Amino acid sequence: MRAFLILLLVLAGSVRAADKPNVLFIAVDDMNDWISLLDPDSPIKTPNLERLASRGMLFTRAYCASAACNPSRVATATGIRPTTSGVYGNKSDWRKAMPDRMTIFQRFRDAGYFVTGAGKIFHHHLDGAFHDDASFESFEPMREQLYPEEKLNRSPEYGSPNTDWGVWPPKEEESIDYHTVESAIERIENTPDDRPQFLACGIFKPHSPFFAPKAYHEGFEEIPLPVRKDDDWSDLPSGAVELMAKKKWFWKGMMEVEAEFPGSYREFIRSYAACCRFADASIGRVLDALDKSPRGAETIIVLWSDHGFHLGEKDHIEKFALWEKTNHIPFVVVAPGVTEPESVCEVPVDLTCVYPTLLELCGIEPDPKCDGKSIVPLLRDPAAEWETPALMTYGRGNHAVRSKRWRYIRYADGTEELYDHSVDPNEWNNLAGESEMRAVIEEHRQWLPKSEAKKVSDLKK
Ligand SMILES: [Ca+2]
Ligand SMILES: [Ca+2]
Repeated sequence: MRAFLILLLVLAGSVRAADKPNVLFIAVDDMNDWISLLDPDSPIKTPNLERLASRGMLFTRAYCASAACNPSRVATATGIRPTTSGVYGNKSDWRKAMPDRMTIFQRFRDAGYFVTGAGKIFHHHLDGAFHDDASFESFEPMREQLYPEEKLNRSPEYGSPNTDWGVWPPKEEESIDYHTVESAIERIENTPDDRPQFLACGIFKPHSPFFAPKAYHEGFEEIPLPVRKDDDWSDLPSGAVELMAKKKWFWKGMMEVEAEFPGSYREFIRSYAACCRFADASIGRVLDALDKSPRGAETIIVLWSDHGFHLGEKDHIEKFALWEKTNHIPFVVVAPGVTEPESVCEVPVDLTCVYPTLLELCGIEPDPKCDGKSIVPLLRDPAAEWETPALMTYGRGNHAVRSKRWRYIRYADGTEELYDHSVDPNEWNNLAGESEMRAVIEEHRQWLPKSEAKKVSDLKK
């Protein structure tokens, strides 16, 4: 009798679990906003991202929590900001900082989901040392970083072929993302019947080195160069100059290469574009598999890039900045029954919202310690009242607050930048020194973190 009752309870539990929607969580690496999803005039067409957005809600002003892989991914997966955790850098030992914090993946495991994944979810540091075994029941790691045998281009050096670009590998099947997508498709095709599935799929492109198979490079011969202003740095405050001068090696190196071999910079831009197109096609393959699966139409889908990327705007190539180009990201949420197809939300949000939002959408107990706020009210009504702006942190003491109109930045030395996006989308004119801007600055300052955790130590070999 007791065994029968237990069996009944187990069956009842599994039925309830199977009633929950599946989740597809797609992370993209270093994809900025120069894609047709966010900029219809862009030569970089992303039809698959647009196909995804047409099923749910596109956020036109979404931002990372921190413009580097590790702090961004950790903030997204834990709902905890760098200023609370101390995870500010790409080497910061995030599990040491938060040994007991349940990731979003653990929360779903705890709620009865089969949590599985493939590719780059946590930052790829020390051959996957940042991967979190406790987060996944099964996981296919991203394939080892591969390069062509010889450097293909005259890319600026920093001790590895990591800044190189071009056509490679000869066969798409040899790429990291092809392998990741194959693994994700297999997981979609083998979704368990008795439990809902949470699948995390981490696409590695357009991350450096900027290689994509040949087909993705075609049609970019005349691609325009990013827009910049020659004396753009003249109005930067000391905090920005101090932080960003250290990050200028890629831009400087590229300009030296360009002076000696004209056309190299455009080749690099073409390759970044090709990598974005390749990422879009990879995501398309995942969506095709989902569309063929029995529960595809009811699946909740979240797609995000861990941060953006400067391609020379503001004399910067890289992430690691608090400016728009490096923080503005593609972010789409499809929540069947909650989001309207083809809906658009213009409210600024940052990725700390992902954790509480997924919990709420799937009826899992909320977490009061979360730094982020659930955006389910926006998913229901993109015009809902929303006071909280997006907040970004890069390194201890440096933050940006993004409201609908303004980007306000404050650096560790107290110096500031303010840009009016209604007239200055390129962030060329720093208005922070103008007396009539004091009220705008005060209004944004109130959203800066009230306390800042000490930086956790780096994970070393
Ligand atoms: Ca990244
Ligand atoms: Ca300027």
